Amino acid sequence: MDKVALIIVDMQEDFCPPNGSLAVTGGREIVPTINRLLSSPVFDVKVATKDWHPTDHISFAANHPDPNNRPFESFAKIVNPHNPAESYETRLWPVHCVQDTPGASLVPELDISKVDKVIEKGQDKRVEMYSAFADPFEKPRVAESALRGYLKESGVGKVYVVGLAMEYCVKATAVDALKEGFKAYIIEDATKAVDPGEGWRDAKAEMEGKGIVFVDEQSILT
Ligand code: VGL
Ligand code: ZN
Repeated sequence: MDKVALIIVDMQEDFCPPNGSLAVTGGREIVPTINRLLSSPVFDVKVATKDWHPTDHISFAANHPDPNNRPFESFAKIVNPHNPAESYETRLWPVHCVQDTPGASLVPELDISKVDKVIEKGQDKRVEMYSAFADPFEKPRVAESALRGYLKESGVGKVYVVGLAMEYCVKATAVDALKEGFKAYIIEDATKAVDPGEGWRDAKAEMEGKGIVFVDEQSILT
């Protein structure tokens, strides 16, 4: 369990300017950094994830009946389909990363030839899945990706998480990595937040409070 993994979260057209429906400011600018990381011998295992939703996914504001729902602004209650007692409020989004659409494709500048495995997540229309490991429900869990099994089989003990978006899928993936027993790091110049101000600060404080370590490209590649 001494191998080191780089997990590149959701570097997809819909999360990047200029045309992404949920474009994160500066999202495309981190690709050169990620490509340099991909070329480094530091990482034994390199995984890219894709947000991969059906058109009727629960995270899309358009799929909620209230006509006043607005993407980015509205919240909705999501209930565990197996347990009505487990629920939480979640932010609603524009339609994004619909399976097999151009918006769901990885950005072409990403050096995919250096990626060992691409893992899709968010296919179950009933649950939001920010984490590349699993949905947020615990009693019971509803959906799990192939990520945990792949990392365990590969002998990974440490994961470095990069990509989009810092306070949503990157954070959830790093937090779940820690829960699964991996040491977890964020490479902070290889990620961008939907809200680079307060959103970034709160997410960083929360992650550091849990034991996730923030590093930068230079500290890894030198
Ligand atoms: C993400 C919002 C909705 C992300 C995915 O990749 O951070 N954010 N779906
Ligand atoms: Zn999504």
